[in-house]
Amino acid sequence: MSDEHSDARDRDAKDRDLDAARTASTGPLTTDTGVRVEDTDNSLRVGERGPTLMEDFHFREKITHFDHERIPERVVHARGAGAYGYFEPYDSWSRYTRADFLAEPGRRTPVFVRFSTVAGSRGSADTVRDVRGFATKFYTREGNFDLVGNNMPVFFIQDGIKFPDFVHAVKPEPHNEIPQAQSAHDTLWDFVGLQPETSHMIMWLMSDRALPRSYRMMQGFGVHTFRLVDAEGRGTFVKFHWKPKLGTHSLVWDECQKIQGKDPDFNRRDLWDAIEAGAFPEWELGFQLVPEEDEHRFDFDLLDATKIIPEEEVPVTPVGRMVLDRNPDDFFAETEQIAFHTANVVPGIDFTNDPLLQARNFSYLDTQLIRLGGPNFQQIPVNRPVAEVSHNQRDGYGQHRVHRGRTSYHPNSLGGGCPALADADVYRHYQERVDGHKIRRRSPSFADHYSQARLFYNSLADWEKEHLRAAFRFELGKCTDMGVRERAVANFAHVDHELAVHIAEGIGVAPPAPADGAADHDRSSPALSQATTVLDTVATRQVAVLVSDGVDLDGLRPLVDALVGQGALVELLAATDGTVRAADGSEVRVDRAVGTVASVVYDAVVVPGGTAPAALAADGTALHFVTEAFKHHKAVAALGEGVDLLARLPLPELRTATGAVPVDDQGVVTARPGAGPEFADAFIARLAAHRAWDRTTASVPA
Ligand code: HDD
Repeated sequence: MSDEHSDARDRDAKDRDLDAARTASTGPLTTDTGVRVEDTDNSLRVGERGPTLMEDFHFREKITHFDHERIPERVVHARGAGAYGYFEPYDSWSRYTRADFLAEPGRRTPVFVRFSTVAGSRGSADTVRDVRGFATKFYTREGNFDLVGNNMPVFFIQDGIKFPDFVHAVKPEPHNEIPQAQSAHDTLWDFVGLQPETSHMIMWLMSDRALPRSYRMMQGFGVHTFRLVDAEGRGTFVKFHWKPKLGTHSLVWDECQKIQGKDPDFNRRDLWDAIEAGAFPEWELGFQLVPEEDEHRFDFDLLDATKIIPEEEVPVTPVGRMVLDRNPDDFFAETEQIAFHTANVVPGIDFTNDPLLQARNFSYLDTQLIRLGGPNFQQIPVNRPVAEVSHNQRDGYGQHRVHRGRTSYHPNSLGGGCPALADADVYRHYQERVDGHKIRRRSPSFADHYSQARLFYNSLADWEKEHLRAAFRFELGKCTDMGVRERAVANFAHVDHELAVHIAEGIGVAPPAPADGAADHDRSSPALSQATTVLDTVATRQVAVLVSDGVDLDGLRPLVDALVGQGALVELLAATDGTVRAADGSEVRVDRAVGTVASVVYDAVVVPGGTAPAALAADGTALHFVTEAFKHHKAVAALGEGVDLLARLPLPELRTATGAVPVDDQGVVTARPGAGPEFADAFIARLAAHRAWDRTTASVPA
């Protein structure tokens, strides 16, 4: 069978599984037992004004089912969005791992990915300051492999026994259940100030990584050091990386807070819309490989999940690509019921003794039992492997299999000895010699909590540092207990004294003295900065064009054509829905009324020429739209009379720098009267750069 056919077989197998479960609401309404129903609006009662009867089985069934519609939401990562797709390796990786799905270049393995926030409830907003989950289920021919990672490469704690403490600290405070989906409150920062191992991850949490522009534009990390095992049983340490094809990009904090109101589903919608539009998100899987003999070569412990291996020390080897190309049919059945588990591994992939990973290997199975109501959750369509399943486990809540035969034990003779033990293609645990005393103690090799936090800070561009410092001030500024603020600041004096002083000055606590034992090095890892990401594509970027009667379509068209030609999405916004009449007399269909959206849900704004600006200038919403886009460092284009509109806005730097009219500067591109092709090129370059981070916006009203 050719590769193409066997790929199709794997995907078909998964689809068949799902197909068997799919139902469309067609035909007559029935009860759960298939009895046809003639009226679902009136319960059965005695006379028109009399009591309802117990014998109304349709009423009772409908209400009972409704009463049981909810399952416990995930304790963490409750809010998420998912999609199906496939993974294909670029090469055969069998020199490192016997994992079948990595053995043949180009062979496709079906996947489901669920992205999530961590702290908020299921109905919380998407654009909160938080870590994002990035969990991938590979439905391989040898069983399911779950890579349950995050969009940050380290974690808050080193030992899973601290997980409930950390989660209790970051979740809403228990007495009043406030605040929702926010880390900016006393209990989180109380914990941070007392638990220095959180320092490195907190630096990531205060960085722009916590504010992804899109799930499609964030990295993913397996975090732990795992182990690849080849056919001879030889191991190689590995860290897993996902790199987004569109680059790693972030929103700004003010924008995030506004989007929480304007479009709480911003990231979920973005993923859904991109897939529906055929702009399939794509990531590259990478390995950082460390030979076993190099285990102790680093100045940190590979088993410590609060540490990265800098890419400059061990480069990321590109391994394959993942494409998400299908939205689920039913959010609950698929995205809600998918059950990830770090211990879902396949032959060729194994664990290390990272104490955080070891704890996870207990926790995920345990949590699915309560969340999905029993031990048969792997039979739910989205969880079912494409590999054959055959074992002696029986019964339990929600059993969907009808097992045949009289034996459910091993060994047996009455069932022909089945299922039999295999000797080929089996999972063999990596054989590692381990001996020692039973102790409750952290390894001294886990003791340095600050060097890598500093490495991260040193690696950021100036604008990234500025955002991080502002985030600390915001978060600690929300804490009411001054002791909490002081301890947190004192902790970060171990990372960077200047940073700690800056935070202190913003939150009204005394600047800390330089700390004993503080990290003190100027090493950096350029790969950690988002300034080094992909900055040459406008694909799927959303551009708002503010139009009104009199708009100069001829002047606008080349820009719109160029944007659309490169995969950007352009929407025409006007004061009301419907149409506007262009300068040439034609009717132009409007995509949305400006009042139903906001600049924060777009990447850039264009103000065309024509008589439009006069009308726009009379409209505070339009003025605010452009000013806010400017405030958030977005690319702005103005054409012809549109330039006059910019001149009316409170954008002081531009005005003082250029007289009355802004020029092509700081991500603002203008052309008067008309625009040549270089105008579109200039704007596209600004948009591809994501944001004009060097733009000074402090004095621009938010
Ligand atoms: Fe976890 C969910 C990622 C540490 C216990 N975790 C969960 C999800 C992701 C992560 C992405 C959501 C999966 C989904 O979409 O359904 N967790 C991580 C990462 C960690 C980590 C990258 C550190 C490297 N987690 C961690 C520890 C524990 C847990 C140390 C417990 C000892 N995590 C859970 C859980 C969850 C979970 C309670 C909640 C819902 C679920 O598992 O299915 O078991």
